[in-house]
Amino acid sequence: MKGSVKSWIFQPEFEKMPRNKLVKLQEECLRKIAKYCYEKVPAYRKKFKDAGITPDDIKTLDDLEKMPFTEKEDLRKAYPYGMLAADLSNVLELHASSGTTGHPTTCAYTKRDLEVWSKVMARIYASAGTKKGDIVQNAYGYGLFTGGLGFHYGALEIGATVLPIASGETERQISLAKEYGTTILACTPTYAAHMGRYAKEKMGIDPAKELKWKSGLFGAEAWSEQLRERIEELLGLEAFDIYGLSEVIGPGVSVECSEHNGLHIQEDHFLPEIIDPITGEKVEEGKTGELVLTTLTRESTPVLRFRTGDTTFFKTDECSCGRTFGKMGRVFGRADDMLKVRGVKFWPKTVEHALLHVNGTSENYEIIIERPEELDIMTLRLEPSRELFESTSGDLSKLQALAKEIEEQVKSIVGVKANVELVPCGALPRFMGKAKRVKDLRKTSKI
Ligand code: DLL
Repeated sequence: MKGSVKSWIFQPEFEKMPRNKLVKLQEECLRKIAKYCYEKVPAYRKKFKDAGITPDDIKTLDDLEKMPFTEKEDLRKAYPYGMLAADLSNVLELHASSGTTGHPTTCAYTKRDLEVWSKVMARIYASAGTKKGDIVQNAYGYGLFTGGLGFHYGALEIGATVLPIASGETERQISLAKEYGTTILACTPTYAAHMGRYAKEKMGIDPAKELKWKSGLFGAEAWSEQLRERIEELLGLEAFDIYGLSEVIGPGVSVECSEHNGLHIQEDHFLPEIIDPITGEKVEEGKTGELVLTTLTRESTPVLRFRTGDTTFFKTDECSCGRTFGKMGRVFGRADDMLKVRGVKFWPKTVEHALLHVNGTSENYEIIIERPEELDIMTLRLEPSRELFESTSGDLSKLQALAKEIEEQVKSIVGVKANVELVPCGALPRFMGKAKRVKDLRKTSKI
């Protein structure tokens, strides 16, 4: 519920810095990071050379446009250590991005990177009213996914108590929330809603009345205002949108303040641009386009003009909360066709790769993603090979073993559970041009 928690500012000396001072700081960091990347990372040096520039050409924020973009593919090609700017012996933590074929991308952190991560996450907790004395139920996945540890470090930096429960085991989440009296909930928005519904329907517990959650820090996937309302009502808390991505830091890039009309980007560490995803040109302030981020202070795996694939806008208008950092709009979609289902990012082609691993499948398939209640459901509709189909005389129920094997392959290669539905040969559409295999019905669903 808007305004129900007392939001505060963790590092006012940065978060409320006058914009002219902020721009100076950004330019100073930009010059340093451009030089650092050029000197330490051969892939960046090559990009600069191909663009006919040297770090000396980068002096002001206007010069940013001279620099080439960094794409996810550049990071993937450089796996495992090709983008590392720091000495490996100074890297304290490694994370890898989730769920793609071939190589993941490496996100490394030096001691200083971990300090920055803790600080930006502490700012996020403060924005959501968290203080020493609060108990944070951290239900983001711990492990290579950056959610769990990012929220963990931020809570420690604030001096709050963390319950590192990670995601899943919903019944236990609710019981422990009640028994320990946790006050802050951190998890994906769809999981928060699922917990609320589960508590009510399966355990007879009304979280809004019987639990002490006062604010929720929700992110890692797109969610709507309708879902916010539903979560706030079910759980009786104030819900904050948190945005971030592993290639840049993990969670911690931006957060809503209690105005809830945009997410303040931590501009002293992450420099935003909005571009037209087709032409690559910068769009006017306030116009929608693809978010591009440059890390200003990252030591281990810095990124220059990283194309996030996320569609949003950016505005530097004054905000009543007092922060001078500009705000991005909520992210509703991606400029590329990458999917994010239940927190796992993957290309649709990865699903094809997984199912074609199994004998007896065909390349005629479609992926349907829905969000009937709160959780994403992925269904894979697929034609078996004609030989196999004919061998069953059209009785697809004989092919349960095939469906099961496909489910297992998809789970192991993509990392997401899919319900497999076999359909008769010829039942799915054929395409003359680019095949449209994905039906993402979440965009049109009510939540
Ligand atoms: O999802 C980091 C994170 C963890 C953010 C926990 C917030 C909370 P990745 O797995 O690399 O990192 O996925 C990043 O997820 O490019 C967006 O497409 C999407 N995303 C993240 N936060 C939001 C959000 C983490 N608040 C990708 N709204 C990003 C919409 C989001 N999409």
